[in-house]
Amino acid sequence: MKTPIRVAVTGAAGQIGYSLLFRIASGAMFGPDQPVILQLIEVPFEKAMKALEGVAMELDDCAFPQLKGMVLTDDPRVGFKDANWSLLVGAKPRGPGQERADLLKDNGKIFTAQGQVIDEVAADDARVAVVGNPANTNCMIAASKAKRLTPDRFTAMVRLDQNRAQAQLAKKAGVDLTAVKDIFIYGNHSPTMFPAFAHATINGKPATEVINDSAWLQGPFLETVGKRGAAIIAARGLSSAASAANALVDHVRSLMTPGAIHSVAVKGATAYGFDANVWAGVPVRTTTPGSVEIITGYEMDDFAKAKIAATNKELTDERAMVAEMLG
Ligand code: NAX
Repeated sequence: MKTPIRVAVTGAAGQIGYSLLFRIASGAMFGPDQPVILQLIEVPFEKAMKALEGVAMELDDCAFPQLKGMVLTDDPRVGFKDANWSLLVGAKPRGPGQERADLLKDNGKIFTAQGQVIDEVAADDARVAVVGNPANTNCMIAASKAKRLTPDRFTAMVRLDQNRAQAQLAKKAGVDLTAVKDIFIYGNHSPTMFPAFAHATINGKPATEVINDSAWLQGPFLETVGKRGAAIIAARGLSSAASAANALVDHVRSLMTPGAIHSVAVKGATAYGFDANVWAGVPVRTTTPGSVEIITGYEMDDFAKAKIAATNKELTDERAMVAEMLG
């Protein structure tokens, strides 16, 4: 039997956790023949820990053959111990009337502590994927606290945005989803992020030729993808959870698959004009399991350059707001 992969998940009793854990335990993330141990981390409140116990009962009741153990804890030192993957989903939601800078700082405290502990106790091959918002900046903060683990071990998720963009292009063109390729997300996981439609293809032809509607691509397409999270809250009364969990399964599975080409927020995407110190979504190719190289060959026109400059500015502004927390 293969050695189990230890997967730490924060926010395990939350909405995304409730969709995510079952997918990991079923083998969707690491493959059907790869055993996993789930290390589930919640906040130290009775309500959260009780809810987590309920989720663990349901995981037991699924009788997943790949699930070789579970740890339920409110102590990050226990939860991240020897973790091969740490999935940082838990975060503090924006309070009524709360300023963005204050939200960044509140979450910064969480990711400061988690970055330090992961660096101290996680496995030597530790990899970290950040989902909790603001994901890019939280990832940057956690990575800045690590001394043993290098920045390339830390990624933030923009895969939900990529999946959303792919689905919208397929709908507009009236084609099967699998006909749409090479749509990548640049920048922040926020409404400023840029899905670079000019490089996408549909059945092997440029998406711009197949759709042939630049007003739609530059307007409603970008708006729909950028504001999809808000549209789901408006419709469902709750934020996207199953699709976010699904995107995280895709994010990690692609990172574990050499040759996979996908969008990930990483540090050092200067080839596209991003600040060297922020984590920005870009197209990457997985080289070895858990490691990627940035695909740098895509040419940007003036429209794309302006969009990338705007999302880069948001990332550098966020960095400035949490400057005292870094390092
Ligand atoms: P929920 O509020 O349902 O669950 C969050 C859970 O995290 C709660 O159970 C809470 O107790 C726990 N938690 C909070 N702080 C923690 C800490 N320090 N350690 C451990 N657990 C902690 O939110 P949910 O809908 O699951 O969303 C989680 C996060 O994902 C939010 O920040 C949300 O904004 C973000 N999202 C990110 C997306 C992305 O594409 N990057 C998309 C979906 C989602 O909006």
